[in-house]
Amino acid sequence: MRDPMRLAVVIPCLNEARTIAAVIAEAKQGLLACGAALESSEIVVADNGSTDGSQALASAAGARVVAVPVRGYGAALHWGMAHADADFVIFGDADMSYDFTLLPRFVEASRDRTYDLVLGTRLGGEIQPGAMPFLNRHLGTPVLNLVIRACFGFRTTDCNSGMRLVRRDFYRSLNMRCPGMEWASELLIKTAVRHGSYREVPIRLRPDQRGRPPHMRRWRDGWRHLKSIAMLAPNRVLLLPAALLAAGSVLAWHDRPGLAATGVTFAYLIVLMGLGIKLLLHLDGVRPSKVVGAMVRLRMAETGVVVSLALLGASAALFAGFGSLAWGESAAALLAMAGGATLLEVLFLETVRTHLVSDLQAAWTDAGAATGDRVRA
Ligand SMILES: Nc1nc2c(ncn2[C@@H]2O[C@H](COP(=O)(O)OP(=O)(O)O)[C@@H](O)[C@H]2O)c(=O)[nH]1
Ligand SMILES: [Mg+2]
Repeated sequence: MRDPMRLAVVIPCLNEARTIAAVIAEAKQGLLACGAALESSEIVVADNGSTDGSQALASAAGARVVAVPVRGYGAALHWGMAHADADFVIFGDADMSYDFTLLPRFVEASRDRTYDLVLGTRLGGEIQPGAMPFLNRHLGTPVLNLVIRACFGFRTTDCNSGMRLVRRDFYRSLNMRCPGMEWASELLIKTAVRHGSYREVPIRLRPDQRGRPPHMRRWRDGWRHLKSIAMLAPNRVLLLPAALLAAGSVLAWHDRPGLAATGVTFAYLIVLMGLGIKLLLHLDGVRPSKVVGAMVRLRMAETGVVVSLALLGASAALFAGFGSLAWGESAAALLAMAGGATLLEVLFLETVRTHLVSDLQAAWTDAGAATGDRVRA
């Protein structure tokens, strides 16, 4: 890592008057322990509209307070990162649960090599008695760890950890979207998808000191994590199962034709939906895909219409030839369904493509820059 390393501590805060000053004091201690090279570091408190005076307490304790206009843990950190004047950001909660005197571990880990993300692992470190609910520790987090590994081939021991070091430019490139707690999963997954460099350091989790229940709600937030993971993995969550379903249905065709036809139909719908999601992720720059890139270049809409007309034509021909036979009727119906679904998909994808990206978008930015130049001249 470059020396001196410009580091900021970002602390998300929503009504933490009881602990915020102590957390900032501990963060200062941690920064000092990191050595003189860090003298240019700052502490940013990203406040989400606290109504208990946390902001004034944070300023008095020496932090810079950023007022975050969007609700949510992820939004708070996102704003904090955007406003931090630093190359690297370490973040952790405002409730004394994370031990900021361990900051040197993160900096040490990055001594010889710059990492995009260094995660403080509680499950691979120390969890003090009463610091983490039993279900979160033994069910929620391990299951989400496994899901992330299955979907992205990415190994983490603590996907929900709230203490991490991030390279700010890398973070900025990730196009983050989730404002809530699921931001934590999104950050890990996008690091995996972008092949960001990653490592973990053990940390200590303490019981929080705020004397009231956490903002986090186990089932709601767990579900949101799961959703954000699934949405970013269309290949493994949709396309792979669709291929297996289609193969199974074809094998079962002879003995269970009705079931098999339904299976193939459903597999085709899953593929169409998977392609739609892949297109969105491609256009958003999250998961650039060669297949989707080719689809867009190859006049997706026109190709789609030709394919669907071909399917509908084949269906009509089959019906005319073999419609009197049971299998002929089923096969013709199946082809007609596929043709219709393809047409609907084309309409949907074209709408998404046209409204999400347009060459016209840059005009006002360019004009703004140009008028700005004129004013200055
Ligand atoms: N959940 C939540 N936390 C926020 C928000 N804004 C800031 N935070 C801070 O984010 C940190 C994590 O929240 P916490 O309730 O401790 O979640 P937990 O550690 O997962 O139980 C705390 O420091 C909160 O004060 C918000 O809108 N929602
Ligand atoms: Mg907490």
